[in-house]
Amino acid sequence: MLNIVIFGAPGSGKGTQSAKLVEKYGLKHLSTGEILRDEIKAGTELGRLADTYMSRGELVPDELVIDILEGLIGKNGHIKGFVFDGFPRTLAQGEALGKMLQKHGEDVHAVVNLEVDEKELIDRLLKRGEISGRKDDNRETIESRLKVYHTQTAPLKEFYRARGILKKIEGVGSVDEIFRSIEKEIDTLVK
Ligand code: B4P
Repeated sequence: MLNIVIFGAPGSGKGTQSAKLVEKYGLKHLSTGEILRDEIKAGTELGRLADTYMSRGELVPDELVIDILEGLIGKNGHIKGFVFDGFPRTLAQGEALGKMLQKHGEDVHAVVNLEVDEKELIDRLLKRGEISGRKDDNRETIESRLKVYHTQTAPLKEFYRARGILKKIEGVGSVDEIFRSIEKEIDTLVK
């Protein structure tokens, strides 16, 4: 299997580049943000709880997200691999992901780290907020999401760098240009 984590700050293009990875390498996309938004839309108990965190730009508690992922990884039989989008977001989630995959004799093979400067991140998310009306794409929540990213999520870079699988990608430019840099890294793994 080929298991890729797509990593970066809010607005770095994780969702956009995940779609391209899924298309090119035939992988299964698991976006915790999308899964949680679907739960909110469906009005489930999990969705109601997740909404209280997401609308403030905070992370949903680790146990909840880890449980969801564990269920989904277990359910997928013969697939080529996963693109994990927006997961892991804390060191505890990073450790849990490693263990979950190891149970199935698998591992994370690459962590694609999309680097985008803060001003560009804020511009992208404000623009999306205007178009899609996504509730957490307003200035106050974006600022809180970025703070959370720096304190809770960014330490995962060192976690994966130490394992030799962190791939730094310049995340500013056209979507296709950025994907070409990602492809270069992934193709060396596939060969
Ligand atoms: P997510 O849905 O993962 O949202 P995000 O990190 O804010 O990034 P998003 O996916 O929206 O943006 P992307 O980088 O694709 O999470 C939302 C919330 O759910 C979190 O804040 C948290 O509360 C909760 N949550 C999710 N996962 C969790 C977890 N594991 N643990 C705990 N809580 C969790 O950026 C895309 C934007 O940039 C788009 O508008 C796109 O059009 C634009 N864009 C992309 N590429 C571009 C380019 N090259 N140039 C210009 N614009 C570009």
